[in-house]
Amino acid sequence: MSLELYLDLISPPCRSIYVFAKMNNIRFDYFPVDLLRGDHHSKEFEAINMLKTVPVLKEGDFTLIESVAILLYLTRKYRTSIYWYPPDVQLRGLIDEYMAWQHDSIHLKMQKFLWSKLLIPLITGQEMPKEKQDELLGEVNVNVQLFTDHFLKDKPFIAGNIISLADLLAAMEMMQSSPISRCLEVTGTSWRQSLELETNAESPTKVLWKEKTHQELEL
Ligand SMILES: N[C@@H](CCC(=O)N[C@@H](CS)C(=O)NCC(=O)O)C(=O)O
Repeated sequence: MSLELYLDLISPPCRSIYVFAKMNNIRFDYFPVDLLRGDHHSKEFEAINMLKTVPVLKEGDFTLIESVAILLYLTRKYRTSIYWYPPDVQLRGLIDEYMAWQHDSIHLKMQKFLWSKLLIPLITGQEMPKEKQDELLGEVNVNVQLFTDHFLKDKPFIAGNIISLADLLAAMEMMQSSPISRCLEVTGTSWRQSLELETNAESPTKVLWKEKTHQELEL
């Protein structure tokens, strides 16, 4: 039974799954879902996921949504390297803590900022008011600072000395990703010029974490 992944690499949760599967030599059939084109609203895709969101994993009749559930499923099913989700309950606790927190506090805030700064202007041809953009960027900054102060503290990675699923998810959210820039350059807008997410909370701890994580992920 083949493993099918429905992804749009513009989406950080999708990128986490894509990178994880590639790094762990998990074989899968890749089904691109172009969110900007509205593929997720098609009848065919709705039949796969009535929530009309990516990522989606399918294996025969079995379907799974939600990036964290998918990543955990892959670690269990494919016996990936132990450090991604180690058996030690306290390390697991730290990884779970970040994975539970990031949905609302990092992913959603980043997504709102991205929409206001880039996607709404692309779709409507009109800039969002600067105050609104600043407000949303402020929310991103507060949470990236919390990421540094609470989740990293003085550790190299979220769960301690070794990279884990939590760092993978965080890195995919906080990077200026080449899949995104490629995608948006096609539409005539450069991600790097338009967004300055990397400027947030550039504390020595976060800078060090970012460098180490990017190294581990071979980015
Ligand atoms: N909590 C979900 C988030 C899924 C999600 O919001 N996916 C976005 C892309 S990042 C999506 O499919 N958006 C399409 C829409 O809402 O119309 C996860 O971690 O997988």
